[in-house]
Amino acid sequence: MVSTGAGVSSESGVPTFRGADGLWNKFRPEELATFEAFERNPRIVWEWYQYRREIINRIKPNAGHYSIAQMPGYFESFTLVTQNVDGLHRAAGSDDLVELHGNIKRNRCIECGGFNYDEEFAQFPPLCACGGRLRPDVVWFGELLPKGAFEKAEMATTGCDLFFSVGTSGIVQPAASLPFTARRVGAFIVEINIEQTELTHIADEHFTVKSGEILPAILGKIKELRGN
Ligand code: BV8
Ligand code: ZN
Repeated sequence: MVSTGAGVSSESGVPTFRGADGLWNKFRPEELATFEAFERNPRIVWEWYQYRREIINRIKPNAGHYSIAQMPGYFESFTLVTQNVDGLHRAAGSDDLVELHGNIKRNRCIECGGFNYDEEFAQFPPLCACGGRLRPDVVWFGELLPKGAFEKAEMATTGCDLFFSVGTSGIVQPAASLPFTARRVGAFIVEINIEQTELTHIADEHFTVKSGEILPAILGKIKELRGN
C-alpha cells in the first residue's frame, strides 16, 4: 500500500500546502477550498484553480512517481492512494489509483453532476450544457470524499502488510487516519518525508530523504529481493 501527499510532487515543481513555499502560506483554504467560498465568489475560486492548473500543465512526473508506477508488478496486491489532485501518478503510468481528493483537471457540474476536461472558459463560473455551474472536480474542506474512495483505501489498508506514507504531513482527515489503521492491523510502516510529521511516531522506518531520490533505490531493492 502506498499513500502519497503533496511532497511526492514537489520535486516536479508542484507547490506543497504547508511547506515554506506552501499554498496555505499565501492563500487561506477557507477562502478558496470550500463550497461556501465558491458560492460567495466563484470567480476568485476559479482563478485560483486556473492558476494551479497552469502550473500543473507545465510539469512532468518525477522519479518518485515513476518508481511507484512500477511497484504493482512486484507485489501480490498493491494499492496506491493519493491526496494529490495533480494527476501526476496517472501521467507516470499508475492507472489503478484512488484519488481521494479528486482531480484538478476535471470540471464537474453542480446541477447535473456531468463532467468534462475543458481548460479555457468564456466566462466564470463556466456553465455546463444544462446551464448548471461548473466547479473543479476536487474535494473541498467539509465535503465528503468521492463515493467509495475512502472505503476502498481503508479496505486495502486493513489487508496490507507493508504501508508506505510518502510526502504527506498527515494532517488532513480522513486520509491521515490510514497509517493508524495500518498500525492497528500490524502492517510494517515506512514513512518517506524530508521532515518529521504527525505520523513519524508510528512508523517502523522513517527516511528523511526526498521521495524522488529514495523511491528508485527502494524499487531497486524490491526488484533484487524478487530476483529480477
Ligand atoms: C471531510 C483538494 C467529512 C482541494 C484537499 C478537525 C479535526 C479533524 C478533521 C477535521 C477537523 N475539522 C475539519 C476536519 C475535516 C477536514 C480536515 O481534515 N481539516 C484539517 C485541516 C484539520 N477534512 C475535510 O474536510 C475532508 N472532508 O472530513 O468530510 C465531513 C463532512 C462535513 C463536516 C465534517 C466532516 C476533506 C478534506 C479534503 C480537502 N481537500 N485538496 C485542493 O487541492 O484545492 S486537502 C489538500 O491539503 C491536499 O489534497 C492534501 O490532503 C492536503 C495537504 O496535505 P499534504 O498533501 O500532506 O501536503 P502538505 O503540504 O501538508 O505536506 C507535504 C509534506 O511533504 C510535508 O510533510 C513535507 O515535509 C513533505 N515533503 C516536501 N517535499 C518532499 C517531502 N517529502 C518527501 N520528498 C519531498 N521531496
Ligand atoms: Zn450540468
